[in-house]
Amino acid sequence: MKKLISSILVLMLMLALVACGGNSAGSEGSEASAEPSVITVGVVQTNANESDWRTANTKSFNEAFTEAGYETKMVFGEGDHAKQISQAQQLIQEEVDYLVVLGLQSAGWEDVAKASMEAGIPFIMADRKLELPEDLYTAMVCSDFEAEGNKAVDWLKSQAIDDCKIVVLGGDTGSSAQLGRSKAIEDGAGANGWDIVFNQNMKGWDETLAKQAVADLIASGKEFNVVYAENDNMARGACDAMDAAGITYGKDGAVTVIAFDANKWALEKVLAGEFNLDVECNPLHGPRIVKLINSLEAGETVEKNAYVDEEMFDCDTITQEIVDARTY
Ligand code: GZL
Repeated sequence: MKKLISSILVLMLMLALVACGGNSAGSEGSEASAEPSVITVGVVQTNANESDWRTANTKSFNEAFTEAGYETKMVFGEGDHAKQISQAQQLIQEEVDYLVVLGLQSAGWEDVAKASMEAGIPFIMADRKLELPEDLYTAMVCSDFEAEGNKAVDWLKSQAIDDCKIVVLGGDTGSSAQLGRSKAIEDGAGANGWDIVFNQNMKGWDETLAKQAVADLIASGKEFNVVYAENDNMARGACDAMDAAGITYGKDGAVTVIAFDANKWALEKVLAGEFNLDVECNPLHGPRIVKLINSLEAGETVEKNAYVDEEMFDCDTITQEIVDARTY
């Protein structure tokens, strides 16, 4: 937005120079050629090596922003919300043109968002919606995590499994992705009389922590017949633990496996019948944010809250063609 104002001022100045320079000596060919300045985008990312989803997400930003000719300033909170806040404040001080935030936590962003907007820097939420009033952000390009969870709940209901005993492997506590997906299964269990026998959030969406949690659960003798893992990596960790204990899972197994993200490697597992269901959470936000910034640069009105269209993949209907066509 700042660039738009400065561009108009430069244009007016140039027109003024041309208008009064027509009959003064030395004016011919003396117009300043104002090079359009490079757009700088600050990105406050969660963790560099959080998950395969995050890797694809970071790659998407970097590729799209490079192609668009933006300068990218990407920083990583590495599990520390306070660090993300200070990183965002630093990017505001550096006067980036746009601030894109992917919050580790959904709460606690009011002061930063206010400072950004007051500095004339559009505050954009990507991936995870933050708890902010609409006057404190410019636009949101996110997933609807509760809707993702509800898709899984509706699917699980359709399976008509007797005496559902569910293990919930949650993502980072307090992230909107974890809050939405956990709410869906907790509400679904209450509405359908399912029993959640384990419900813990794995710090950093960590695959190894998920594997250990399920191994400990198996060792304790706790019975379960559904694993609801809030991302693909944790679902794979749970499957590794079940393999080690000789517990069958998937399409023809004793335990039904539900995952989120739909990474290509995970969809191969759906096709192989190892995962029963994978709910898409699309990480390719780079082109979406470029489109948004270009519209803002052009002075166009943009959609305030844009949710990403996402589908889900069932081991009974997925095909190799579907898997081959996936792009992350
Ligand atoms: C969801 C995203 C989550 C993914 C995880 O949009 O924030 O974080 O589901 C990722 O895989 O680590």
